[in-house]
Amino acid sequence: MIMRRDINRYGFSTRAIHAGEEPSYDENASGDVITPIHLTTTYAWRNPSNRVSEYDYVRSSNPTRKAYETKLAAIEYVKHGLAFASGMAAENAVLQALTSSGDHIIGFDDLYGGTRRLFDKVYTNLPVSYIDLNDFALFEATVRPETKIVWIESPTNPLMKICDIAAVAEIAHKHGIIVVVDNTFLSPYFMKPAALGADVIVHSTTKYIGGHSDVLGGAVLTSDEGIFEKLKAIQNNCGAVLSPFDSYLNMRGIKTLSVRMEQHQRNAFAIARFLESHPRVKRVLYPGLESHPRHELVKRQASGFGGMLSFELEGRLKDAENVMEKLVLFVTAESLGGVESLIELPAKMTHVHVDKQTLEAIGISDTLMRVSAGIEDAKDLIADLEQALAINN
Ligand code: P1T
Repeated sequence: MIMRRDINRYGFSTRAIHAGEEPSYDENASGDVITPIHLTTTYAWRNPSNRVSEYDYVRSSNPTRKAYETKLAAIEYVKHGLAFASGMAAENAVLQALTSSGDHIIGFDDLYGGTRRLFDKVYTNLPVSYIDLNDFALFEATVRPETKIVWIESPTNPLMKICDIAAVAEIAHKHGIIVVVDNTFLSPYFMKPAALGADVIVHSTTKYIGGHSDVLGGAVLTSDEGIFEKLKAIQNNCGAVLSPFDSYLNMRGIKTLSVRMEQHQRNAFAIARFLESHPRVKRVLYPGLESHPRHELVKRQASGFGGMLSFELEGRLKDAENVMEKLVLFVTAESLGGVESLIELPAKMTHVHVDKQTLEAIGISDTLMRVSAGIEDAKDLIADLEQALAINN
């Protein structure tokens, strides 16, 4: 195949569309413009010393997944991408590849509930300290000789907490600690954690990358050759890989990521501003609002604020449940990042397995609702919220 494009010269949207998908002008090839879904599980050899192509078996690699992994790496501005069957499978691969029993992990104190469950219930041989990563003195004091990883979400799920990734990475690297950033919420369109010092980036591609709430997937990205080799071995040896069909769907999703993210953000802003002025709303957590305590920091380390926000209602659990039941357009459901708007109650849904005491300590109350702004018309979403929040209807 003649490679005619140097993808590194191009901007985000050009990469999203063209990276990994060079048409073949080879006379014997069909000249596909779009990467096909290669459904074969195995590949021919001319003889036992000579394969026809670089591929031998689908789990190790296949052309559709390879194109997708190349595209993902290009939009995260890193060298290598690895696709997994879910976000949790990607996180599991990071832990398997980069830790051994007794290693210590430091996690931001408001990570996705499933990530906490993986740390606390599965990797019981890895002690974890959950801390506020905005407190650098506390971070330094929490570091142990066996600290291996600092695990960051920014914004966190669901409290939308932000930390200074470059500052955390500087401290971490002084101690030889690997910096992992879960970039699911902002997506590579709005934040490039590698430029801020992240060694490893993970994604639940089930969210904005896929973008249509119809493909489960995860990814790990890195420019570190040693880390990549370890992760690639885990991907092949443990086998939680993304299928060719799902790789194709995610590749298709990435092509519209930039336009979708702009609209998700526009709608999140409209919803956040509406909620901020509503008398029944106690507080709105959206990094785009001037009232967000780390608004200026997000402006520095990201190019946007994303489509996720949370808000707390005055009252009790029942009041929050009533509002959610009255919503017509917003669907009450877990997950996020799809074209349709979703709402959920972390204390009863995504974070239900985090103990009550921890939830209270970090500020996830019974009336905290998390919104994934879709790409519908903002005025319709606001009207839906307005009628659901109206008292006595
Ligand atoms: O669901 P899965 O693709 O396995 O991804 C797990 C995951 C990892 N990281 C973050 C930040 C996530 O939000 C998730 C999944 N989150 C939800 C399902 C949710 O509703 O928050």
